[in-house]
Amino acid sequence: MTLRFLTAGESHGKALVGILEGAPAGLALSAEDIQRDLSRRKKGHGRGNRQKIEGDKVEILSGVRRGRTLGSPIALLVPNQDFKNWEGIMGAEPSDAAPARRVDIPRPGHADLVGRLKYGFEDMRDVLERASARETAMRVALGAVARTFLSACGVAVASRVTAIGGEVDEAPLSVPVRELNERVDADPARCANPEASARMVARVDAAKSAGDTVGGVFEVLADGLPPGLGSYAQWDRRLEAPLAAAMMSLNAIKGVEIGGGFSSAAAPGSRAHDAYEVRGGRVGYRSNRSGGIDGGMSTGQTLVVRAAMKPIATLMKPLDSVDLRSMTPAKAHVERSDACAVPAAAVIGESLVCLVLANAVLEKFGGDSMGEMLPRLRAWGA
Ligand code: EPS
Repeated sequence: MTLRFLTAGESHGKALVGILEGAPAGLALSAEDIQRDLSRRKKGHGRGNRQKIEGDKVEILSGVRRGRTLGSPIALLVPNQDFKNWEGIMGAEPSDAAPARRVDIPRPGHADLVGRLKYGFEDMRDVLERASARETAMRVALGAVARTFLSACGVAVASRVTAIGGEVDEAPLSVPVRELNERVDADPARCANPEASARMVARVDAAKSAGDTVGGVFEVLADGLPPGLGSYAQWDRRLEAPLAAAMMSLNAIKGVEIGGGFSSAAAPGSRAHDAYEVRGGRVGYRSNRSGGIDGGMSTGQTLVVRAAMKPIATLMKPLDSVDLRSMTPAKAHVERSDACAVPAAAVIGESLVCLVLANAVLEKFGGDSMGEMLPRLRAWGA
């Protein structure tokens, strides 16, 4: 892999940290480029109070000098504002005192129970602090660097929510990908259709009043991709593979599809593929059922990736569980959380797609600097 990254940090720990390795030298990059996406992740109807507490202010620690990348690892820091209220519980210093806010009753559907078993913990806070989706703030920050790189390559990545809690936006997308984020970022559900958005918002409100949570589906699109990213030559080079892996690595994601996805399983072949035609001396596609990927390679059409998010496992009206100290029935642990995070997940999905696509562009066009890579990319597109 050309572009690699790691994140560190607990939800109520001191900070989130990320390192991105393999970004070429000479890319214009500022903290503002990263801040924009971090702010987009905080929005969406159904988010809890934490988003008001956290400024999600990013600091670039290394790899950038005077607004240009150096080709060296880019290290990012996002401090957790809430840490000041958690220092005694989450600080790294040794302590003999029993920790406050110990978690003994696992939430069904969360990492609590299996994580405790796997790592041999007693207090399940040791699990939930890292299993929390707070970590995705750093993935969005790293993804913003990848997005900046892709923009310089003429690639735009955007997203929209197509379903929340069973309320579906059936309308086909009528906004160009390059204008989509501007349109949906202002919408509380990040939905492109105001009528469907109103239904989604009402669904979130109903779930919240009932102490419940809702999941949904979002779609990430990428426009301007050169054809030929990825390869059919080896299983892990097929472009669908890293895309699906990245989406499935996002907290609460239980399904991924590309293009026609699951619905293409029911369609006959005559309606599942994209017929060719000659257009201006070139071969054109009559449709985009493939979602922009054929044979593990980008076709040059719009990439369409969808992901299904299950409802968040922390319920204010908790499910039945077991108190692991007494092994008696108990209601699951309740922790401050969101009633719905699908709009935020869409932004995170964009960031993950950006990281995968930036890697694929770098693998195909290579080079240590933008000056070395961009002419190759342009020559390919000509
Ligand atoms: C957060 C995601 C959710 C929030 C979290 C902030 O994480 P989790 O996966 O643990 O439910 O609940 O906020 C808190 C932990 C809190 O104290 O409010 C995020 O995306 O920033």
